Amino acid sequence: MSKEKILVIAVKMPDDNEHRFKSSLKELAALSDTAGGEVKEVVTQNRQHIHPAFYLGEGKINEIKRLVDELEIDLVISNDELSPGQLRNLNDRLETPIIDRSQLILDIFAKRAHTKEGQMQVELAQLEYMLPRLHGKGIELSRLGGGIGTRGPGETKLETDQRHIRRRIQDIKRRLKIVVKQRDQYRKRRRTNEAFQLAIVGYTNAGKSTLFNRLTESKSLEEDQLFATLDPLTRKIRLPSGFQALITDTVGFLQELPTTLIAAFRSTLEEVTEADFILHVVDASNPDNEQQQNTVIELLNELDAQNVPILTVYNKKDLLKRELIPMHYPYIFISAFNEDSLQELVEKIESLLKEEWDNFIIELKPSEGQLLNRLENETIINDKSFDENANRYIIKGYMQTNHPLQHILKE
Ligand SMILES: Nc1nc2c(ncn2[C@@H]2O[C@H](COP(=O)(O)OP(=O)(O)OP(=O)(O)O)[C@@H](O)[C@H]2O)c(=O)[nH]1
Ligand SMILES: [Mg+2]
Repeated sequence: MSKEKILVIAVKMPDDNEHRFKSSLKELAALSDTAGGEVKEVVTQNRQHIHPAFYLGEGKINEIKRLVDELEIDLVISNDELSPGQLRNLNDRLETPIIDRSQLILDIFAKRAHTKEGQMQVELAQLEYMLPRLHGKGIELSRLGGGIGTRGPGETKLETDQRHIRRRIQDIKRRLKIVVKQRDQYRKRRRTNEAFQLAIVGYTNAGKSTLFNRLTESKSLEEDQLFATLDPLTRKIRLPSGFQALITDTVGFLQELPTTLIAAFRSTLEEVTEADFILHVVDASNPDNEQQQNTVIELLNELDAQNVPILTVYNKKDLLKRELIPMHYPYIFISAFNEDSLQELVEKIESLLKEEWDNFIIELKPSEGQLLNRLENETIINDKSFDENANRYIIKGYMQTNHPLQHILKE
């Protein structure tokens, strides 16, 4: 399939810092690529204000129109979210399909969603985005032919009739409620099983899935593309002491995620707040890593996850050309490709848990094998010996403060 030829338009305002502006354009190009397009040209304009009717100045529109014809552009994408009016006016003037950054991201999510729940969440976000933009000539005219921005989840074409959209939104909301309830029950069950939960979060393309796969020997989609992972995936992991936990790979974060998307994915994202420990994976080799770290932290705060302990994992250290000063503590530098790095990481996680947890010594009779087994799986054991005279196992280790086995220590 040939790539859609894309022209990007972007307004730089006086208080946009030059570096951030450039990196947002770079990100838009990467997003375009992920969606199956190719950016042929970028037109930028410095302005005091966004033009209320046209986004950029009217003079600029003529220049863009010329370029669109000359380069045979299939699709124009604006770097910022456009109002319904701006979208309509630009479409009229350019006579070319136009979408904004939000639609582009929604389109990628639509392509990437695989579970029923993910698909419903994305479609809901898309429909909520479209609804106010459908008066008179709207998106449906802009993108009659299909392509980036018109796709719903699972390659279906998005509904464009207002009445149908309203009905569809109600329908999805109802079905999502049921799914969320089921997941809540599953979550509660996991809670009562007291499985310790680690969550991997981070900016898109940081290397979360790579790390997840190496740590669990599983196959979460890892790709040099944005939003390779949409649906959270959970596996068992065993730390060096034998301690067993669950670890979850999650959807990557991004600057300026469309608000309808955050709302729709809220229940998925909120799983992070239920975690006992967060691994915040950062692509240390990315020049924008500082901004990316801030974006992730802001989103975590928005989700009310600030009380969960976080280890910042500076990944891709093999690509690091100059020294990077960590923004957060505790932290570790690793390369997810490197075995030794992974070993250091799991050891670091254990040592941080030990700092937080209560240490214990307990004597067990040889007949208490089942209890010993539980301790081995659910706590971090430092030392285990057998006292022949007393005919007792002596176990030394660390246990989570609210662990159900705490009571046996007090006896
Ligand atoms: N050089 C190098 N590349 C890495 C390392 N870890 C991951 N990568 C590469 O970085 C790219 C992104 O990795 P993923 O694991 O898919 O990233 P992700 O954070 O899961 O991305 P999303 O799911 O899109 O949010 C892939 O091409 C990986 O091979 C590393 O330590 N060193
Ligand atoms: Mg991933």
